[in-house]
Amino acid sequence: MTSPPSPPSPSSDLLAARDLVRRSRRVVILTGAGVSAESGVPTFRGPAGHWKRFRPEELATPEAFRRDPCLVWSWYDHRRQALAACAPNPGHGAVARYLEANPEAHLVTQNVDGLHQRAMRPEGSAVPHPRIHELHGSIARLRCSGPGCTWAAEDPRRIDASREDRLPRCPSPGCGALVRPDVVWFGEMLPEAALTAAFEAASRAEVCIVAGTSALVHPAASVPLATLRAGGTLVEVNPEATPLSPHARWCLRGRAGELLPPLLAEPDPPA
Ligand code: BV8
Repeated sequence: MTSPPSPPSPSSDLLAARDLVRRSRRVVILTGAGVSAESGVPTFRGPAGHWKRFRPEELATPEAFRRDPCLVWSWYDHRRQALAACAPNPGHGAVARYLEANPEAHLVTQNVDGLHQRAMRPEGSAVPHPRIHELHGSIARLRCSGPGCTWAAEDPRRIDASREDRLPRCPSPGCGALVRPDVVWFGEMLPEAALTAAFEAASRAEVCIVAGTSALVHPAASVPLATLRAGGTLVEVNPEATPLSPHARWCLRGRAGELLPPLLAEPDPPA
């Protein structure tokens, strides 16, 4: 009976990056869809990514929603239901433990799947975590598509996108506009509070860890540059190179679920 393969010994880059993280207090972690890949959530631009079957302009824009709300809702309903079967993976768990243990650490995520929040608060909570900044919104949250209406609600239930007259409408008195997913589409501004908090944290950070993102979508992909401009260090966690790789002091080539736990692990207590 052969023993299971032991985990690969940490690379010298991983040990050096971990040492810097341990010597730092102000750390920002920017995550993308790659951090959720090991939870079974498709990425956007990978071989099996969402964008392989659809073009972003067809689905993730206000114009697409105006043109064909049923098509857009059918895509989001499919993603919302697929997410119900997904759970946080060791990468989410490592980030959650690190945020809990380090009061000056911030998480900036492009992900809308809510898995970071579930790793932080498995029992769920309506109160957003003050140091988790969701740049692109949340797929489990709905909001009114009407101009000026602020109605929004957490609601993971199925959406019947079979006919436009079955799509959910805003319950606010006198409104009745179509309800949409509370995510940021291409051409839409990011939530100002989250974006401001993200750049403020990054511009003060000693280290910015960029995990699981192709770094192609802006302004999210510019957040790590604020750390660099302030003299901080970039650490990339990604099996592949990205436009940020040349700016990273260490490029840890591997999966987030394998690399984030050792990278963010607390030091062993003194014997
Ligand atoms: C805006 C919707 C003002 C929600 C998404 C410069 C400045 C400002 C704007 C722009 C600019 N240039 C262009 C623009 C416009 C546009 C943009 O960035 N376009 C790109 C495509 C060029 N930006 C906008 O429109 C933004 N709005 O700026 O408003 C404005 C408006 C117009 C013009 C100027 C200014 C709005 C952007 C938000 C769009 N919404 N999604 C949803 O349905 O989910 S974007 C979509 O991509 C997701 O939100 C996702 O978060 C985001 C980024 O993708 P990634 O997370 O990086 O995922 P991806 O699949 O690409 O990569 C996965 C990575 O993981 C890979 O590198 C892979 O190697 C790695 N990986 C895989 N497995 C693992 C792994 N890593 C670790 N472990 C693993 N196991």
